Parts: sequence; structure tokens; C-alpha cells
Amino acid sequence: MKVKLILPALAEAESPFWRPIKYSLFPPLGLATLAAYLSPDDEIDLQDQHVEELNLDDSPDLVVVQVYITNAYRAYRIADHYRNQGAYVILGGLHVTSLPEEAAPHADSLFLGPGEETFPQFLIDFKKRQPKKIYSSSIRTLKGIPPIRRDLIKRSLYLVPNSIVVTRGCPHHCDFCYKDAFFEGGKTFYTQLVDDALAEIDRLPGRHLYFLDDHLLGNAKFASELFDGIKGMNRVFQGAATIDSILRGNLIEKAAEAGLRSLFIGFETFSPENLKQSNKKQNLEKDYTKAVNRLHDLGIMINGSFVFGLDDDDTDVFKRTVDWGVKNAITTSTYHILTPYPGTALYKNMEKEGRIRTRNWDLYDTRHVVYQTKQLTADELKTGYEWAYREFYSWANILTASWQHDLYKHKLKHFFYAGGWKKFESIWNFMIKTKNLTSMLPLLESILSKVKPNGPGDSKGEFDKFQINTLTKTAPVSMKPVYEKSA
Ligand code: B12
Ligand code: SF4
Repeated sequence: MKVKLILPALAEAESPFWRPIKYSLFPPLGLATLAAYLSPDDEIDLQDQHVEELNLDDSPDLVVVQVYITNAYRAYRIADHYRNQGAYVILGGLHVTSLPEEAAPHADSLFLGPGEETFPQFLIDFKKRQPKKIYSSSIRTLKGIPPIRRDLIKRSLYLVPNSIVVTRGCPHHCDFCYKDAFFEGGKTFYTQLVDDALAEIDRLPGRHLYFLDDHLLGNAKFASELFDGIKGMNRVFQGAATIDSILRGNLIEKAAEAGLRSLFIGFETFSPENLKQSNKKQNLEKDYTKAVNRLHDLGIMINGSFVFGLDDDDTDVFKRTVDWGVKNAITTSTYHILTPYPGTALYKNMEKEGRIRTRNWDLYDTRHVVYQTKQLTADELKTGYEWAYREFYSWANILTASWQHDLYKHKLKHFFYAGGWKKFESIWNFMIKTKNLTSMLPLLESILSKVKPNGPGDSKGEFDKFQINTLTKTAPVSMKPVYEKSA
């Protein structure tokens, strides 16, 4: 059987503000997970439209499309195209799970929730020529799932080919998050067996790993055993976790020992009112600065996520948030305009209050104001959001934030990481065009390697020789003078 798996490009892919590098970070792990259930005799073509031109001139028997909210319209067009030529088309993913009735006219079968139980069941039914219209996931387990078909991933097209997920969902219930809607009807947080996760890590080449789990520290026992296993594997890794999990116990120290070098944290807002409104209990009355300092002491860089536009936000929120991030040496910040995703508690509340202003899903990318605001006008919110990005990533603020660290090496790491991510767009574009992104990995690994103090005061203030060598050897020619000048 000929099977085509497609991740259609998000609508932002056509925006002049599109940063190609952001969409060339991670391979389509969800589709590669599903591909593992296909037979070795199947002829499989996995295409990610963010990094390659979609070939629509083929004639597969079965087409599998992953639908996010801002690729939904494109996904439906692709589905219609293949159905018109006689292929059997199935749709699944977050948006289909939230709005199955919208997706239904474009699919032969629909999949709600995770696919590890339903997709293999569908394949059995499909072979018997008795596929159902809707498959809804209820059994939630990752025990015994087959290894992800990483051989189908075109590694050279991604900066982070070694992305991995070892859990599904999250133990919390923030009301703006997709999570409860997606996992409705079964467990909303579950993990792989530790041995299976370690075996998956072992299969990945190189040193760098990026855990895409919503909350890597969400199950303390699992995480602790996982870190015990990773220690000694000579890995460096990045992941995501909540503030309370960083402040509690010694899990974060174990993570650092195992190789954790950067963490994505949902700070979201400083307002207790906003936190209560969002049911973000795990952040309430938590000392954000204490969590930040603990991470810095462990040499872990921070990607802080902040949301603007909650009802308690006023016009000062943008400056307060940027200033706090710079003062506390947050390495990178991700700002979002509050977005009520269909299916979430936030969406239901706003719909009840008549506050949804548009249902054009292309605008639900957290860069547009799609709802009726309260204290801020829509214009103030949009302008403030754009200002925050510009301001946080100004050279002056990157430098000021970098220099908040005690150790000279931390200052440099911060400077390279934040500057490299946001300020070298033309270099990233060049590496993408020449299909050479993975050659940047040693550079990333080098920036993420452990900082060892050089003694009292860290006065020598140098990277290890190895780090300097890697930085200069692997940096593209046009980048070298920048590093040499700064280092
Ligand atoms: C990687 C990632 C990205 C990548 C996506 C590219 C890629 N290669 O997938 C990039 C960087 C581009 C990205 C961008 C954004 N993202 Co994002 N991202 C993720 C992340 C961290 C991991 C996705 C993943 O690989 N999951 C692991 C795999 C195994 O799960 P999966 O992909 O869901 O696939 C499973 C099922 O969905 C199902 N399935 C999926 N498709 C199909 C199809 C069929 C037919 C079947 C049977 C089953 C099926 O089967 C798979 C196995 O169970 C998730 C968080 C998460 N943990 O999932 C957020 C997440 C998807 N992103 C989110 C957001 C908010 C964004 C941004 C808006 C952020 C921003 N402001 O820029 C943008 C735009 C997204 C959009 N407009 O829809 C939200 C989703 C919100 C929503 N309702 O759509 C998430 C859930 C994070 C969160 N906790 O809020 N993201
Ligand atoms: S902590 Fe993050 S992933 Fe978990 S429910 Fe809240 S927003 Fe979603």
C-alpha cells in the first residue's frame, strides 16, 4: 500500500514575519510515531511542508494529515485534493480533536486525541474494508509502542533532528491550554516506561536532545529514574517544566547532572488575578526569582514564556515583563497574545460572554488579537506585544541581560545563544537553503556544554578550549568575526 503522511505548513509560513528557522527546528514527530504502525511492505512518503515543497502529483492509497489550528484550511484543501482523486484520507491532531464537525466534510475518517491506540485499530479495519468514520482515543498507554520511524525524517533539514517526547500531556489544567480538550475521555498525563525512553535516547546519534514534553518534571519518579539513566550517556538536553517543579525537592539538580542545559518555563503573568483566572494554580504564590536563581546556579539557561492580554493586564504590563526578563537574565523570551483555542475552557468562557471576535483560524497564532479585550484595547495589546519582542531582543538588552550572570562564561553563553537565535536570520536562512542546518549542531552543543568555573571570581573568564574551538570551527565564515571579536 502507498501511504502519504503530510504535515501542512502553518499559515504563518506565508507571512512576511515568518522566521524560516522557527519552522525548521523540529521534525514531524507525531507522523513518524504513526508511521511505526505501518507494515514494512508499505511504500511510505512523509512530507513536512515547512521544509520541502509538497508533491501533490502522486497517487497514494492512504493519506494521513496532521491538522494544527493555523494549518487547518490548508490541510482541508490538501485532503479535498486527494479525496477527489480517489485516495482514502484521514485527518487527526489537535484541531480535529477540538472541532471534528468542521473537519468531517474533508475526511474519510477522523481521529480524536492521541493516535497510539486508534491508528493501529484503523489499519486493521481498513484492511478489512470496514473503516469507521470516527476513531476516538480512550486507552492511554505508551507501553510497547513501536520505535518511531526516524528513518523517514530528513535529518539535514532540521536544526534539532533529535527531538523526543517521553510523556504525553501534563498534570495541570490551565484553562487556555489545549491539553484537557485533546486528552478528553482518558488519562491526561502518562509516561513511557523509563527503559523504553532510555532505549529511544540511545538510538539517537550525537549529544544533543530536545525533549518536547509539555512538562518533563511532571512525574517526579519517572523523571528521577530517567535522569539517573541519562547521566553517563554524555548528553546535553533542553526541555520544559513548571515553576513549582523547579522549586520542589532536588529533581532539578538531578536533571542538571544528567545534562539539562536549558529549560522552557511558562511564567505567563505576574498577576495573581490573571493566574486565578487561568486556573494556573501551580504558579500562584511562587517566587519566580528564586526559581530563576536556582536554575542559573545550576548553569541552566531559561526560555521564559509570557502571555499578554489576560483581563488584569494594563498598559504597563509590556514594560514590566521585559524589564523583569532582562534584570533576571532570562536567556530567551517567548511572548504570546492570549489566544482562546477552540475546545479550551478559555474559549468556552469567552464564547459565553460573546467575546470571540473572529473565527478565522489562520489568525489564531498568538500574534493576533482574536477576542474582545478588557482593560487594554486590541490595538494597545498588539502594539505592546510587538514592542516587547523588539525591546527584549535589542542588542542593548541582550547585552544587559547576559551581563547579569556572575560567571563570565555564563555571560558569553547567554550572549551567543540569545544573539545567535534572534540576530543571525540571514545565516539561518542560508543554512536552510543549502540544506545544512544539522551542521550547526556542534555549535549548539558547544554553547550548551557545562560551564566549569575557573576558580575564585572566574576571573580568567574563558570558555573551555574545546568550546572556543568548536565555536570558531563550526561557525559559518560570515559568523566567525562576530565570535572572535566577542570571545
Ligand atoms: C514541536 C511543536 C511545534 C513546532 C511544530 C512543528 C512540528 N514539527 O510538529 C513549531 C515550532 C512549528 C510550533 C509552532 C507553534 N506552536 Co507548537 N508545539 C510543538 C510541541 C512542543 C510538540 C509537538 C509534538 O511533536 N508532539 C509529540 C507528538 C508525538 O504528538 P502530536 O504531534 O500531537 O501527534 C500525535 C497526535 O496528535 C496524533 N495525530 C496527529 N496528527 C494525526 C493525524 C492522524 C490521521 C492520526 C490518526 C493521528 C494524529 O497522533 C500522534 C501520536 O499520538 C507541542 C507540545 C506537545 N507536547 O505536543 C506544541 C504545541 C502543539 N504548539 C502550540 C502552539 C501554541 C504553537 C504556536 C502558536 C506558538 C507560537 N506562538 O508560535 C506555533 C504555531 C502552532 C499553530 N499555529 O498551530 C500548542 C498548540 C496549540 C493549538 N491548539 O494548536 C502546543 C500544544 C503547546 C502547548 N502546550 O500549548 N510548535
Ligand atoms: S502547565 Fe503548560 S502544558 Fe500543563 S496545562 Fe498548563 S499550559 Fe498546559
